[in-house]
Amino acid sequence: MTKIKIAICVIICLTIFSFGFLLGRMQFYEHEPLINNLSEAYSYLIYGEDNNGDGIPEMVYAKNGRTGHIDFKGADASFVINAAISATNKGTILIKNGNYPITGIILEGKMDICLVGESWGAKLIATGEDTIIIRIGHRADTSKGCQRITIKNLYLDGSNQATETLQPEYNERRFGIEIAGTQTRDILIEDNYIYNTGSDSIYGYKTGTVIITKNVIEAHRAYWAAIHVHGSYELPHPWIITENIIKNGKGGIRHGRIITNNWLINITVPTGTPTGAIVAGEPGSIIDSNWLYNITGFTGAINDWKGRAVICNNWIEGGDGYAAIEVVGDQTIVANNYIKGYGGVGIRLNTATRCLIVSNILEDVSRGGEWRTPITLTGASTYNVIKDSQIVIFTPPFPYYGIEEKTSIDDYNIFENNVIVGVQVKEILLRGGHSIVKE
Ligand SMILES: [Ca+2]
Repeated sequence: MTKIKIAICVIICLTIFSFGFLLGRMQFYEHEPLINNLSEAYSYLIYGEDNNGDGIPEMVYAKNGRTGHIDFKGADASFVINAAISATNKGTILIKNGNYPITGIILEGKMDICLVGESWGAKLIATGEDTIIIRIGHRADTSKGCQRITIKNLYLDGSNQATETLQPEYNERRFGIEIAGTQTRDILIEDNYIYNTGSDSIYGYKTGTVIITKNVIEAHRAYWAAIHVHGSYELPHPWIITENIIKNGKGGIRHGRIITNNWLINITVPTGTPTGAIVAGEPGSIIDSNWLYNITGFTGAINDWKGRAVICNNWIEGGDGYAAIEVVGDQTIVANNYIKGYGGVGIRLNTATRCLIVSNILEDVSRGGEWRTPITLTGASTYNVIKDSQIVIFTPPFPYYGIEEKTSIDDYNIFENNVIVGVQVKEILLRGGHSIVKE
């Protein structure tokens, strides 16, 4: 009996203790959810207090991750975040979920800083019509260049920004993120959701190396593009742009040296030169394995710009424009792309020379009228090889030709092993006197 009593006593005591412990933990979490779990993980924790429940904090705090002290606080979120950035020498600034009205977050002359949100619930909202939400570096002052900066896991909202009608090269405003200056390099922009910016969502001005990856950009009112690097002679567009989703907005990806695995959905391409939903950077650019769906507007889906680009394994479906793939340079390779249901020309060689166009499938392209030709050579395109294409038109309007040289100065081209089905007049129309068709 005694043993049983002792056992019961022990069980009761343990239960009470466990309950108390749990209650203590629950209260602890209630007061400071997650914060202390991360106490070693940040230099500063940014959080706000919304007392009247309107979703906007009346007071924003920057808590020092090492001392636990509130080093900065105020009604202005930009002031508090900028103060935390200024006070951080190598470290992470963690922004807790919440809405933060922003007049401009600025990183100048900083290195080894990570600005990271708790999740996409950490929302930075541009307050003014010209607000740049985050600027890294400085266009002209090289002493303000930044290196090894990460911007991650934030929601940037540009809905209050006015729609840009002037070139962002000369009008520095209305961006989601600007990365600027020849001494700004090794920047990582990752996992952000950027919504409804008034100009280009991620804009680069004469920067060094940058990686833009796994961002979702939506409803952007870009001047040029959702992701756009403006280069210089010394620093020609050295950006890697991969695995982003860009949708339901104006402009896609303008320049960049490696542009792969991005999805562009329902994009209107702005007018201007050069243009296209994806525009290559300098010669040597790779545009690989992107999916472009319903791209409309000027020029079209992909543009090789200065040539010597590799454009391969892209899937272009639906949409309309001059050309799904526009080749204007020399020695570009266009290989293994699939173009389906596009309104304009499938592949247009426009003043292109010594290009290799190989193993592309064009299915029901040139939907915009029977005068359009799925593969068109124009503007004195010479010494190109077009081979192993499959051009298949299932539904009218059937184009007059499958492949066409537009004038007699489109010459010295070789056409080989192309399969062409569903044209009205002739599979391949040569106008240059020296071009050759094999098989
Ligand atoms: Ca409030």
